[in-house]
Amino acid sequence: MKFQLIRVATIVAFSVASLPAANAQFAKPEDAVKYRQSALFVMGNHFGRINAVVKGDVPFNKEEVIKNATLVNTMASLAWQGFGPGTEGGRALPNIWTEAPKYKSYQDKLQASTAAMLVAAQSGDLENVKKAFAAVGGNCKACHDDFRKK
Ligand code: ASC
Repeated sequence: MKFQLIRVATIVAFSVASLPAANAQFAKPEDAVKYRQSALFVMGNHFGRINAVVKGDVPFNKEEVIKNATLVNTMASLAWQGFGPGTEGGRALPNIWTEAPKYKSYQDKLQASTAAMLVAAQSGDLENVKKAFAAVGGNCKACHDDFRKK
């Protein structure tokens, strides 16, 4: 009986330890902050490269825009992993955690628009890219207005 209990307790302990805890990917909360800031920095950088094309500062090169739009789309899918419970800090406002469903809806909108920007880039039509770019920018801004420290 005693051994049986110890066995059960051991199994439970190992099972709990192997659960995908919210922050299992990060050794400490600062690492999550670094992760999300890095993903968002890379996203902003590649979005900025598309901006230069949209403004006419850089000639439209379909393959380059596809590469940049792919990276923006990828970063838009990664960044949110860095906002797990207990990772308050940086420029993140506390309502990211207290209004989680609203925050999630902003993430989803951003991701839908970055996916659409990639499709627009693949169309090879600069006018499509311009429209899709503006939609992404609007979603960046909406989230910054509501969830980022000024
Ligand atoms: C960028 C960038 C952002 C967004 C945002 C859009 O290029 O770095 O954070 O666009 O300014 O409003």
